[in-house]
Amino acid sequence: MVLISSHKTWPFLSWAILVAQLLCMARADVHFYDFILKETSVTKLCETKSIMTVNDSFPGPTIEVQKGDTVFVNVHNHGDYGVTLHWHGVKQPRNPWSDGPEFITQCVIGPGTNFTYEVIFSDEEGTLWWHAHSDWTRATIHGAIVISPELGKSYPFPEPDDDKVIMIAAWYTGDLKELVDEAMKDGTDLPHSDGYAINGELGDFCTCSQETTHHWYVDYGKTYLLRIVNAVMNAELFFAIADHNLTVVGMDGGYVKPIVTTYIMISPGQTMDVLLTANQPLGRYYIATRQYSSEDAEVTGFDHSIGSAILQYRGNYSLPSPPVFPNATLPLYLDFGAALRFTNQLRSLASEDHPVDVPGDVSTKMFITVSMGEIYCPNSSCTSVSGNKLGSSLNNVSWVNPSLDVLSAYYRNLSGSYTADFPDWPPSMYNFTGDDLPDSVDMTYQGTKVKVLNYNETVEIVFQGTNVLKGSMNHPMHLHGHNFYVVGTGHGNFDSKMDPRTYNLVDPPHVNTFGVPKNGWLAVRFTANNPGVWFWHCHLDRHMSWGMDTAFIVKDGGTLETSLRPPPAHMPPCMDMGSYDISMQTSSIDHVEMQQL
Ligand SMILES: *[C@@H]1O[C@H](CO)[C@@H](O)[C@H](O)[C@H]1NC(C)=O
Ligand SMILES: *[C@@H]1O[C@H](CO)[C@@H](O)[C@H](O)[C@H]1NC(C)=O
Ligand SMILES: *[C@@H]1O[C@H](CO)[C@@H](O)[C@H](O)[C@H]1NC(C)=O
Ligand SMILES: *[C@@H]1O[C@H](CO)[C@@H](O)[C@H](O)[C@H]1NC(C)=O
Ligand SMILES: *[C@@H]1O[C@H](CO)[C@@H](O)[C@H](O)[C@H]1NC(C)=O
Ligand SMILES: *[C@@H]1O[C@H](CO)[C@@H](O)[C@H](O)[C@H]1NC(C)=O
Ligand SMILES: *[C@@H]1O[C@H](CO)[C@@H](O)[C@H](O)[C@H]1NC(C)=O
Ligand SMILES: *[C@@H]1O[C@H](CO)[C@@H](O)[C@H](O)[C@H]1NC(C)=O
Ligand SMILES: *[C@@H]1O[C@H](CO)[C@@H](O)[C@H](O)[C@H]1NC(C)=O
Ligand SMILES: *[C@@H]1O[C@H](CO)[C@@H](O)[C@H](O)[C@H]1NC(C)=O
Ligand SMILES: [Cu+2]
Repeated sequence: MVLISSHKTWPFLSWAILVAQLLCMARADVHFYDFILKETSVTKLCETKSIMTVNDSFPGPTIEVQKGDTVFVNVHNHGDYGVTLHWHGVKQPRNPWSDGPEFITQCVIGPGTNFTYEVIFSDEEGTLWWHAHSDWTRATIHGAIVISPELGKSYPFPEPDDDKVIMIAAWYTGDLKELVDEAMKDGTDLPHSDGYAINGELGDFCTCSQETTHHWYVDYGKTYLLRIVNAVMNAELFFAIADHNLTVVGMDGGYVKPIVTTYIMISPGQTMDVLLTANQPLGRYYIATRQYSSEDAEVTGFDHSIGSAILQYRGNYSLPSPPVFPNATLPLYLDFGAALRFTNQLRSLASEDHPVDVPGDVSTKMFITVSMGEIYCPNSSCTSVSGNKLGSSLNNVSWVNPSLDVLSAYYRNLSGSYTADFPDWPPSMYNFTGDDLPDSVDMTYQGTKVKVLNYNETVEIVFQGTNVLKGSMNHPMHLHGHNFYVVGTGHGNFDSKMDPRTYNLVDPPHVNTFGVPKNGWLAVRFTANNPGVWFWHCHLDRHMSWGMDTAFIVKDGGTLETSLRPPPAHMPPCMDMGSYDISMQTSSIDHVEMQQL
């Protein structure tokens, strides 16, 4: 994909760039992209349908930058409904205005209108991605972000001969928006996908797909940097390439200690940078992926299809047929052990050039249950089995979207959008991972509760998975605006005396998305040093839609450099603004000072 990137600078940016140049001699570039959101007709699985895309492409265009650059993306909505875009894993220092989640930091970019995101890169290096962040539109609206080391710097591994982006997406037959809206109204299960696409193609094992299988041509002897993105909606994935080792060197826009493996397990939202050396006999080899299901073995309704592409050596040789399949190395759907063996190896690089900064002293501790549940429907009026709606929750609060985004309400000190009382602790203690839980834990409270943090607070969260409704499974939790260190994880109920002794404070992975294991716990730490409003949710969209979400408000730190920036001139408007009260004429934020930027 050819991308347009001009180097016009805006007045205040040229000032910032000058300062940056003087301070560290680094050159931060500014890039401009136009994204046209529009309906595009696509045929897959023998069915032609219309999907919303960016510039008619599925996956969408790749954004290419160097570390520390800034990108302006002008999004023109030529579609029929409103959408927002999110820059997944980009921390956007002081700039949640361009983070994107609907009802958290903005309202939708309506049809016929446009909005320009200012995407500010800081310490990210490697691969990230962008995707829509309203309803389930991200199914077809997403693309990769490639962040090269800054000029004059190199990778912490031998320079690869070439790069290759691998975007894995879920494909749904039918009208996904309609199906989701209907299921949400009725409180029933949400749609399951019908195939996994690698760079837009489902591959040889799906009907009507063999003609268009994605081919990746390689030269014998060369080493490639694969940039793998799990963009699927609701599934963790196993991924392998027949007869070839994978060396994982990066994850979520940072480096990890190299892991030589025959397969990876990647959660939705995660990205992995993987080296592959083309060292096998000339021929064709399947690149293959299938779902890793951490649900109960009795739950069989998931997408069992195999998504595939073909790695093909260049050269003059007769093709053996068919290509080799990674039969021995691609784990099976329910292989919990294989998933764990892989994720347990992940470590930050923690080198002199790429150090870690794990908070030692913790100032805010939270213990959060991550749970499936039910939401009460009066008189069993919902059409699900129980007569209630399916729900999911964090500390028994199932998130409800406000109609005015949390960020605007916070910035303007308006009440009625959210309350600042997200609990640090579950409302009651029970055997979270028990087999026979009382019915009293099934029901979930609905609310729009956020957690407020002071600037620089060092936060530890222990996520505790639960087996409510026998619904225990992995939950890949994703934080906006910060990466977090994964300091510990384990099976069963968290033991606050013993388990902290197992924490890795030396080289824990530093990521934006990581799974709370089925019937287990996950401990993470981060420093709240990015003022703003940051969404925090399970990256399985079914759980996100059911309410497994909340947001952090990180307050200003008292100086300009530690304060939220003012909003851009034209944020997309929200509906029914009339119901929000202006509590005070002025807010906590000193607008006069802020305007000086
Ligand atoms: C998308 O399409 C528009 C209109 O054709 C074009 O101006 C723009 O450069 C394209 N953007 C990308 C990222 O290709
Ligand atoms: C909409 O796009 C035009 C150029 O096409 C640009 O001048 C304007 O600033 C954009 N508006 C927003 C809110 O980004
Ligand atoms: C894969 O890695 C293992 C362990 O380092 C090594 O023994 C094996 O030869 C490698 N295989 C290939 C195909 O490179
Ligand atoms: C490919 O190999 C065949 C058989 O060795 C040979 O006849 C042919 O000329 C070669 N083609 C090219 C383009 O090198
Ligand atoms: C694994 O390989 C064997 C032998 O080639 C083949 O019969 C079998 O169908 C393969 N399994 C898969 C999942 O492709
Ligand atoms: C529930 O049923 C009761 C008794 O039949 C009725 O009075 C009430 O209006 C119903 N509530 C709703 C919300 O339908
Ligand atoms: C909690 O439930 C698990 C699984 O049923 C069981 O093994 C364990 O003994 C229970 N713990 C307590 C304290 O009851
Ligand atoms: C969660 O809240 C609901 C509704 O208030 C309540 O019925 C339920 O008992 C609570 N669950 C727990 C585990 O406290
Ligand atoms: C935040 O923490 C950093 C690192 O400890 C420190 O240098 C800085 O002064 C702190 N800033 C504020 C506003 O507390
Ligand atoms: C926001 O408004 C409330 C209600 O009037 C007031 O109590 C509070 O002090 C205000 N907060 C800030 C930070 O200005
Ligand atoms: Cu989840």
